[in-house]
Amino acid sequence: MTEINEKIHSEYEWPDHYGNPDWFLHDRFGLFIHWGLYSLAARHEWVMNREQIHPDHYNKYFKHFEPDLYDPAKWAKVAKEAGMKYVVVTTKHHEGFALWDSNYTEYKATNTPIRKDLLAPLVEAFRKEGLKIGFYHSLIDWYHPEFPVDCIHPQREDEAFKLAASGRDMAKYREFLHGQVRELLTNYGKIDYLWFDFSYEDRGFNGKGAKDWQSEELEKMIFELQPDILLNDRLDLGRGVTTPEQYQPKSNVQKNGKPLIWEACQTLNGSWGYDRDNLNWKSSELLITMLIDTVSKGGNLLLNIGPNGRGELDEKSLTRLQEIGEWMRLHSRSIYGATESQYKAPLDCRFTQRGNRLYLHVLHWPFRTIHLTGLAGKISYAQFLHDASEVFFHEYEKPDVFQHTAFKMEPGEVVIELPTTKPNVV
Ligand code: JFZ
Repeated sequence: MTEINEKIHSEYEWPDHYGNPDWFLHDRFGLFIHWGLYSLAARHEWVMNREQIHPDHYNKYFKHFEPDLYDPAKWAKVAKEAGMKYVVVTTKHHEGFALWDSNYTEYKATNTPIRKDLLAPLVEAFRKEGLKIGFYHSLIDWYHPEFPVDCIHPQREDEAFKLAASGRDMAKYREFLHGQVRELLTNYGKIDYLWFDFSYEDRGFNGKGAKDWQSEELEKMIFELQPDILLNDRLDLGRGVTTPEQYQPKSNVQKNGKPLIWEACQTLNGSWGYDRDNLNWKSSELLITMLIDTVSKGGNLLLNIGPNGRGELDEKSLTRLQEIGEWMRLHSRSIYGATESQYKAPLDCRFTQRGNRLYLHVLHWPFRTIHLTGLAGKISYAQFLHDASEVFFHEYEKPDVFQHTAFKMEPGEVVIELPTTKPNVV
């Protein structure tokens, strides 16, 4: 183990044989991309399951997939300007369609009207902008003829289909799964992060887990091909980056009394794939709050976009990423390399901390003062981050010393004096 690795292992719950997550802990903010045939259905990436669409019918999306406006350099620029430091792209989602030119299937981008490997230019474009590269890969496959029908399979209720599918052989599917992962980790240079999705053995009748995927073996192969790669926790081995999904944990995520390395994944509107008629868009302000909240609990945020079937980002996504970018331009010092603070933040606030710099994020603007406990004597200077303007603070001295009533405080407290209205920031 390197010195850094020793530090990681003493501080975090992280397996010895896993790569060094230093970059991940520093970078804090990544872009998730869900892009596949479901972008043409434009009504959620689980459409095949939700509407019980037979593979033969789902095939219409394969026949019409032609993202003529696809320009990954544009996506990479948007991500970079939003302050994101890594990308995780769906190489294959549950529908089974491969974005790359896989030798293991005909169900791939090169056989659609666009006739191109869509993954290679994406990897190149994001690397060029200096972002780290992550691959999402679905363990589940609703297209592969050997993937056994189970509790979430689109045709699970269809007796005729079940009968036809009765001879399915998990070993054959596994060979395909391991083979595709090998391709992805061999043909696209250094891959920084592999994001498997997902295991569901405990979710009721007939799910799938580590035994089905042969996760131990898969993991071994992965580290042989990419020794420094990070892995998420969905191989059902109880290790890797913890990935709570579409909720914010109450506090830092812990195991055995040590913090876990964790990453919240969040959507812009509740759908991962492009969803044309969606009405649940989160505001930029809420998305920024989610980023702050995550880092204040020692986690990363992987924020998703669902490009459309022509390969473009819709205006709602673009506006949000741009507004986050403007906030990051002024406030990223409180995000990169920052983590949970030992101090407890006051009501409607979050702390992030980087070394001995403490960042107070005021989520709801109060009237003139904020009381901080336990910080008396510990602050040497205070300023706003967005414009470096000085902020006055008052410390408790002696109970008999005259105190302005607005700044009445307890021993150990510090009172921050704020302008009456919030300064003009995003
Ligand atoms: C999965 C996918 O099914 C979904 O389409 C999307 O790609 C998302 C990022 O991941 O959904 C999950 C997986 C795991 C849980 C919940 C949703 N889980 O463990 O609670």
